[in-house]
Amino acid sequence: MMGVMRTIHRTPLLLLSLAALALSGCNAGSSSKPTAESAKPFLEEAEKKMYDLYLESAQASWIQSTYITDDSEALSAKANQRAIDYGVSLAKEAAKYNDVQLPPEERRKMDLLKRGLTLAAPADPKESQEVTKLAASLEATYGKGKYCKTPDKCLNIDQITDIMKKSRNADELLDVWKGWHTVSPPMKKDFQRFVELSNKGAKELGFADTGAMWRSKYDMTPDEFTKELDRLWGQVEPLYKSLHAYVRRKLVEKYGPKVVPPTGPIPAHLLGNIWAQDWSNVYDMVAPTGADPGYDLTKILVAKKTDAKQMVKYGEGFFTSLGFDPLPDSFWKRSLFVRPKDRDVVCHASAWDVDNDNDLRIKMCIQINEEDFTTIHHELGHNFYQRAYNKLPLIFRDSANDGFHEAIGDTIALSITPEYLVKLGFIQKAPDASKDIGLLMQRALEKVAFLPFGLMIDQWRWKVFSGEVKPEDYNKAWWELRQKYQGVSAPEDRPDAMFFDPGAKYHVPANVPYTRYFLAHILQFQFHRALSEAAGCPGTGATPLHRCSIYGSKEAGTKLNKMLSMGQSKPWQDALFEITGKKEMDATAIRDYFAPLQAWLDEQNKGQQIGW
Ligand code: X8Z
Ligand code: ZN
Repeated sequence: MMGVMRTIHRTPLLLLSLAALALSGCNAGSSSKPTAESAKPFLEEAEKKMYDLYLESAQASWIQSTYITDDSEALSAKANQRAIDYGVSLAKEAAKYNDVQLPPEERRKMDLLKRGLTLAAPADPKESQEVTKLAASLEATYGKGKYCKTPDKCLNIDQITDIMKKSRNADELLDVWKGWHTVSPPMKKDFQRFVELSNKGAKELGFADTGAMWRSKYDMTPDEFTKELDRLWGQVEPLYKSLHAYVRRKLVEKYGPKVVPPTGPIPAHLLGNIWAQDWSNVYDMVAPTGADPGYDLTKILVAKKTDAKQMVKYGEGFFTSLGFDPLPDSFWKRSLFVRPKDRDVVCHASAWDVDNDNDLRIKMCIQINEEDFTTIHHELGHNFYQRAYNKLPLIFRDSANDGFHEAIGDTIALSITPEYLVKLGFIQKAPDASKDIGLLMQRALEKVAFLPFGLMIDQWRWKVFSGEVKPEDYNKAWWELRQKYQGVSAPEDRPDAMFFDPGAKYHVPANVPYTRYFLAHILQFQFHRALSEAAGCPGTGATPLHRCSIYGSKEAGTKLNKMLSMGQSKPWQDALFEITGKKEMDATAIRDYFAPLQAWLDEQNKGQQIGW
């Protein structure tokens, strides 16, 4: 989502994917030769039209996502097409200013217009219509997805998530895993065509393919960005492999060596999550003896009879404690917190800024548990970011890079410490330091386990967009990458002729870039370290980083708000500097945070094989 062309954070913020919002028809591309004088009126008109087109597209997308029908899908596809076509025309016009000398703010706006789209529709109106229809329909197919054991016994994604969380029966887990992966084979043909058409649009804008367009958004060359990712992954890979080896050993103890190969990849259905991207739910099987913190946030929330709205209120309360204003009334009226019983909705959580100003909303099918308590903070991070930059010119209303948008709410959620839960009255006393390994293990299962997943999705998609991976090998390449990065394997043979497993992950049919989440998992620890210092609990000495909560710290809030309110008006390196005093993404923060766990894992893993 880039600035204007931003997405609607429709998907999880994400959105924009489709919506690149563009406004339509514009005459953004007038035929006269671009000059330094024509830049300003061009940008002013662009921002005005984009505002209207974005609004229409976001409203239509909201209805499509919260009321899936053929009609809402068709109307949303149309509105998105108008926005995207306009965005494409702006990108083309902005490129004509490449050699025109402009003041820095105008230069940046032009650059953002050129690189802002997530989906570039081809200029041919038929093809533009086709690609936006495909986008809407792929997302709706995901939203409607269910595993039906018999025609009248169906499981939706919430129910599947719950079984993956709680069941310890390998046969049942396998059944549900396979069941959910039946939603995606019907998407394959459409996805393939979508790739062709979106590549065509990207090429018309001068990019090699859609993946190259996505990599162009980081204030460095696409090749430099790829190298940055390798560097960051290299910094965290040893920590991931230590966790993997330890968890694998515990799973072998639980399920036996016939189900879990003691030196091989871990079968994907046994890690407590349908995508094996977050392993928190297997904590009970891997808990360090004697170091369990002794409370269960899910049980506490249920015992207090917390409802969905109260869950969100807790999240809002954290932000207001930092000095942010409460959310507007319209947020509480217009958000969707609970899965409606009578219709299909896209339940994947997302945060919206429908009018690019103050019409903030979340869309989420909240369950009363710890995971959703955390996800609420994630979503609200998007909303508070959106509001912080809403005074900037429209083109600057987005995060410094997309990883920043994904990192803010997670940064706040790192402050959900035992000490914070005492302040909320959830527990009476925080566990002592002897329980730290248990606390760190819980966090690592969520954050460290995610890292290779966050990276591999787009490693796959970039190869798909570039043509290196052909449609007949989509599934094969998917599982090769899952094995390479995650050390996770398909629980059974998954030939391409029958399966399209990437489509069972929301962001693939919804066309949401995924590298942002990998970046966010690095950045949030940098932010947490810097804000903890501002809040006065330094990572050395009495308060280790994982025990530091910035709750109530106006100093931390002020620092955070300063960065948020920059939007994308400056390169992300400048925004990062504002908060951390550094201009580089840096995984030493996450490594420092988990250093005591790394030492403990090294001890546990002595004599064991690491890797797969
Ligand atoms: O999609 C999301 C958010 C919305 S932006 C709920 N996340 C990724 C996922 O669920 O796969 C957050 C973590 C990774
Ligand atoms: Zn998000």
